[in-house]
Amino acid sequence: MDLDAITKCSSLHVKPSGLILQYGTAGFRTKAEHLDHVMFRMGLLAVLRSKQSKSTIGVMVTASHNPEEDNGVKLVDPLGDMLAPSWEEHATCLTNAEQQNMLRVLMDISEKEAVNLQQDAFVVIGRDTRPSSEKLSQSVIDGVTALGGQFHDYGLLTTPQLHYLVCCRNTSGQYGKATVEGYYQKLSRAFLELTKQASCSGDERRSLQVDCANGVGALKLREMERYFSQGLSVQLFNDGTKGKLNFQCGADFVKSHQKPPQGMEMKCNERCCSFDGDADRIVYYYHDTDGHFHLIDGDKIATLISSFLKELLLEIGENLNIGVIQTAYANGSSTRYLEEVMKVPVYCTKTGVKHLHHKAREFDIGVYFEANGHGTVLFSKAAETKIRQLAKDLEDNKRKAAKMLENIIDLINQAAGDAISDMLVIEAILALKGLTIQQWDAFYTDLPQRQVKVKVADRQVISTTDAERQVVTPPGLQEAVNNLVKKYRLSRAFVRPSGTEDIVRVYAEADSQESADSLAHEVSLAVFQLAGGIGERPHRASEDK
Ligand code: G16
Repeated sequence: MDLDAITKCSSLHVKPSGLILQYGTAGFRTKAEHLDHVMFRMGLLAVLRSKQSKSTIGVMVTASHNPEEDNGVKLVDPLGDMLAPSWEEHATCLTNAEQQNMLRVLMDISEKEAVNLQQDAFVVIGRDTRPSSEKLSQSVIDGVTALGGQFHDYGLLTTPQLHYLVCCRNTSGQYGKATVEGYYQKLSRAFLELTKQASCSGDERRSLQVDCANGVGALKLREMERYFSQGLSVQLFNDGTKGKLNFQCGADFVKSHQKPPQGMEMKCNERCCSFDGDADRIVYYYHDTDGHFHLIDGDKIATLISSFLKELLLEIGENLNIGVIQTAYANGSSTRYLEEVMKVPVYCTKTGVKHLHHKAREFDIGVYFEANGHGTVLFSKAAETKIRQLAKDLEDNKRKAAKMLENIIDLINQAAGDAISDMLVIEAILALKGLTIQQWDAFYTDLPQRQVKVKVADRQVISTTDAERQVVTPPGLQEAVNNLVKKYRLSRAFVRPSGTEDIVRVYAEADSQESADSLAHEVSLAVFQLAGGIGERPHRASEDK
């Protein structure tokens, strides 16, 4: 370690004294102006992680669904998955070390993790379209080079593309070619292979309206479009040419407000979808003939995908086990449908795809989706090998089904939830099954739900247990929630601090929208009162503009 070089460089990326940040649900996120030192230090940490794992590590500069003024950073581990929990702790310690202690903390991490400092290090970097992202990714590069690491800056990427690239680089190309074009080719080839078996694909090209949240997803979908256009035509809205990132548009807006994004022309019964700011989430929706808006969220996506996979497994006669992983936000109707109608085991983890991903690994086929549209499917190595073999050995319809499974394996981005990949999987399944969006929507009826945000002085005063479904502190809050829930039919509510925004989230569901809105409002008042609310008292969500 050239201590002088690091000290010199770090003096150009000074930490504001007293600023404390946590590696949250998906890395560090806050106002962009507070992040320069964090980026530099994550560049340093990525080099240590790369040396220790003898692998390429990814660094993504993005704040995903957050407002344009925010930014953030997350590290991508060797297999394209999220950073290991023990390294999240190192990331938090390094970020929060005061300027004069930074080197000491860096050396401590290096010693604790037995890093061989002579080992080469390689870091790949991607960024979203926020105005602050380019400069911040330069700070990451400064950190990487200060510690003698090599790097490749891919520039603008969706977050899932960076996960894919890291996975390709560390599996010697087995997962795919480590270029953005390789990503386009791999997914598009699998998509076209799948859809050519759909009965109506010959004459009628499918079309889909896509709200790109004014984010990087628009650029990448435009680049990719020509690779799959034989099977699907996409019409892009909120492509970043005029609107603001994630403002009144994008998957998070559509899901939480339960209404269409601005800037999209929706015709009745037409399939539409929204990505979020870095294209790792997707939700679908449509307007029915009466003008009612119907949202098809991550829960229904998980249902569509897992029912299709189950049918294919039945066809090939293989008894591979499927599990579906959700979080507390999953609509009660979806869990009931999966368990009671589809007979698929369902598990609940804490919010954050890192938790769902981890649990999904326990199955031959693990389908995980958060209700907000963030998710993917994981195939165990053994399941993948078996399916690829069966696609060669079986005959007739069985072989066809095994081939479809093989193509799904290639189409799904197993490294991370990916709006583009998920969109193509969904489009392929709908085409193959001849399902309209209305038929998909009719799998089950969502219980009315409402999500609201509450501002408090310090959201860490709220701690939770039971996959975030129960509050532990502050005292009295869970009792208050329990008493409120008792007032409504088919009701459920929970409270948790966000790991990406400086707010507390409240979720409520009940037998009617009116009741879900009232319950969410009453619970948010309890949070405001018992957990140190600041600013205006919460008002009913239906009073929102
Ligand atoms: C991130 C995580 C998701 C999580 C979301 C909200 O999404 O990747 O798993 O559901 O934040 O988390 P929280 O409720 O803790 O704020 P994204 O799309 O912003 O990266």
